[in-house]
Amino acid sequence: MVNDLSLIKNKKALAWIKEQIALCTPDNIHVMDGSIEESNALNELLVKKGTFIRLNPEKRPNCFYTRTNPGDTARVEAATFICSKRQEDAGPTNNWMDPVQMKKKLHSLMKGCMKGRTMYIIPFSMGPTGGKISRIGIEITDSGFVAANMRIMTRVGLEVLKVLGTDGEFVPAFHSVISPLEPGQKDLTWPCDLKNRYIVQFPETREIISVGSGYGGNSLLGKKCFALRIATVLSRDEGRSLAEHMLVLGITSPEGKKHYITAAFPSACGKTNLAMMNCSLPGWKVTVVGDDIAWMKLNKDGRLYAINPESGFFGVAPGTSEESNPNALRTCEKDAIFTNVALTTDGDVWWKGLTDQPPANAITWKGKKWTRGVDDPKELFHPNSRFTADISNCPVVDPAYHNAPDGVPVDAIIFGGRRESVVPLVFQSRDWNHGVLLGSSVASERTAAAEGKMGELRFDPFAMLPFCGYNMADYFAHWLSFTGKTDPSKLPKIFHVNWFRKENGKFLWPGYGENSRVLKWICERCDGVVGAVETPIGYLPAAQDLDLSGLDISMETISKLLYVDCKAYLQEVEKIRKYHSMFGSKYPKALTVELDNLEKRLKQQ
Ligand code: GTP
Ligand code: SPV
Ligand code: MN
Repeated sequence: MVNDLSLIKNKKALAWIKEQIALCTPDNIHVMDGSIEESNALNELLVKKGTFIRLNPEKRPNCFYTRTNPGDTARVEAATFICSKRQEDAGPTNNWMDPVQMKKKLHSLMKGCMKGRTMYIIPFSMGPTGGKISRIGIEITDSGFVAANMRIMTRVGLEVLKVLGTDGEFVPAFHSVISPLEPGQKDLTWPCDLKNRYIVQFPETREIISVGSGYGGNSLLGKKCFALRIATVLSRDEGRSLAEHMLVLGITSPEGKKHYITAAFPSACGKTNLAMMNCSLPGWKVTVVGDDIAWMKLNKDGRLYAINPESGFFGVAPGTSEESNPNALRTCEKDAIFTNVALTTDGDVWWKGLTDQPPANAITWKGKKWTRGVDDPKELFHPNSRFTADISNCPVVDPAYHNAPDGVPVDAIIFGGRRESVVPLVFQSRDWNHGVLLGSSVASERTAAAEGKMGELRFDPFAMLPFCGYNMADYFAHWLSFTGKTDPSKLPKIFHVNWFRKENGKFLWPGYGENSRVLKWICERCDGVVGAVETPIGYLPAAQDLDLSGLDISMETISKLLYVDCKAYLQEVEKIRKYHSMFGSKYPKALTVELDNLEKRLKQQ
């Protein structure tokens, strides 16, 4: 155990940490060094406290199981705030409160909040430690669960402190479960304060304060809070960068030609699955750089390069199966943490998809005994149950994840959402600005990744609705500005996909590994070697442009998947206009032009 504050040489960091100690009055302080010994001791401690259950080491070595409080299972968008000085700078899509008011409120909750607990001080790097695009944060937390997860999801430890030096910049990220312990008081296995959950970003001072919740997206502050909400602001200010809710994958053709693709889909809409899929097309191979977040930057050569700032996957468990995503299953065979899945009687985990049938007996995510044939299988796991796994354990990790600290050159950017109707399987934008319109009008059916009603269609521009740290209209403008910053022909080509079109309640497209057929078309479009049909919404493949060899699908289904319903799209344009009208005078003129042109093309049909 390293409890020594003298490890912190950075003056600002030391001052900030001392302030938090004085305010929160923890019983112990632990500066994380990132070592294996530290990790083992922390996991052991969490087992002792009942937060972790060690899984059967013969089945899953060094793996742990945890159950959250049943009310703390997902991101809480209603309690997420962007506290810029002016409300206008947070924009109409974010909750806002005056930063001084908010800090007052938070400080009253934070006073004495770590009594009886250990304060973990976690120096972490987003991106390779010391890398040019990488950035450093320090998370303070009173949750051992958070400390254990952060160690997988980010690069943690002494190396980070070395890079930070005495005067380096870092993002201060404070987290507490707000559950102080009186002497002798028994701790809960999942402490939290459901009535006082606030996930707060201060974009001007680049600070994060998150209290009350222990759930991943609310508490692993390197992820959505830093790598998206704060990093969007940093990227805008830097001018040539983007911080996006995107996977990054490499795809290699049978001839050995490699492309890099990023893709933005809303939460629980298929990023992890696409990022590490096994291609059904013979000879094609996908390798993963990242599955959730991409930091991108224009390089001197005029091209956009992407890194994955994270070092682990915080993936959706249900639906992850040998058929859909064997590589994710291999990744969490060891050193993983499972949250809110079912626990089997032989000390392993279960969720829908893992095997055809649930086990005969199990314990549900709420800790209840469960019997097959008697109890409802839906009770076994939470729909937003997740695994935390080390990217280095993934069998298809792209070499660039380890070897390219400055990123990989991006050939194509894909947007997508969960749309049971209207939106075809795939289409290409006419140019960059039209692509920005596609991003700005992503809409998707709501999933269990955030608290709220599931299935409802909502706009989720760029899959960033819950993650943009400033006015979304200014964010659109920032995207549009890239054509003025480089030769536009060097920018990635932009596409839109939809794996989720349905008929009679059934998916029309088989998805998963079969999505390689769509990726192949995208690669060939980038190389200019395959055909497309010009339609009012963009370029679509004709049926013969898609490689459907060996796929058991009727031409009728394919034509449904590739059908552009101009009437329905005209209604879509109306909905987009209405949604975008909330941005008022900040709405970029270029997007109005794009929408007008789209409408004109649709009406000419
Ligand atoms: P976050 O981690 O929340 O950002 O989600 P994500 O975008 O990484 O989503 P993920 O890949 O974990 O997929 C979420 C759900 O969508 C899982 O239940 C998958 O089984 C399902 N899914 C993924 N790809 C496909 C697909 O191609 N077709 C269909 N029908 N379902 C898919
Ligand atoms: C998402 O909800 O988009 C996730 C999971 O990737 S969380 O880290 O909880 O945000
Ligand atoms: Mn995500």
